Amino acid sequence: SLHKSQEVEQTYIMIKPDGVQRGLVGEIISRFEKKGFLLKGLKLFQCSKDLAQEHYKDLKDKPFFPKLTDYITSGPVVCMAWEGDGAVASARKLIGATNPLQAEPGTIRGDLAVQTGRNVVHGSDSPDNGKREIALWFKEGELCQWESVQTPWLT
Ligand code: 3AN
Repeated sequence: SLHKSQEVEQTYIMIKPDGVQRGLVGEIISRFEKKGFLLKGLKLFQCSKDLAQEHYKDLKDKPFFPKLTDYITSGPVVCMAWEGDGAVASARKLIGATNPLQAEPGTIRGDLAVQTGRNVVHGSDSPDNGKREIALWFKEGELCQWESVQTPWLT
């Protein structure tokens, strides 16, 4: 039911333009899929500067903010909503440290990236931000309510 699904934690994961340009979309999606989270939303999307600025509003006073919003708007991104208990923190572990040179091998950034300003993927940093970001990047009809038949084996 709607009530139940609202209580399950969701995280907003986004493959950034470098990940799309480098042909890493399948590789990155696969890691979340194999982990066992449930995909509730997925689209390829070219975002506006306004949306990028809103998404990263907590960083608006950082010196790299203009470069960051230029980067995010430089080409299509892949927007995803993934659901599961503990999905936010676990996705951050799968993604790895912000600086890919410090990210552990086995993480997405540790395996696939070298630059902080080109770190291939975004993941929400809290359940509240997960909700906020999913609402920001997806329209209501773009999210699917469904349950995987695998779920009983994973939870
Ligand atoms: P994370 O993406 O690991 O949550 P945040 O939220 O601190 O890291 O930063 C958001 C994004 O801003 C990063 N993914 C990265 O693209 C960019 N960024 C963060 N720190 C820097 C930096 N020192 N120089 C350039 N870009 C940065």
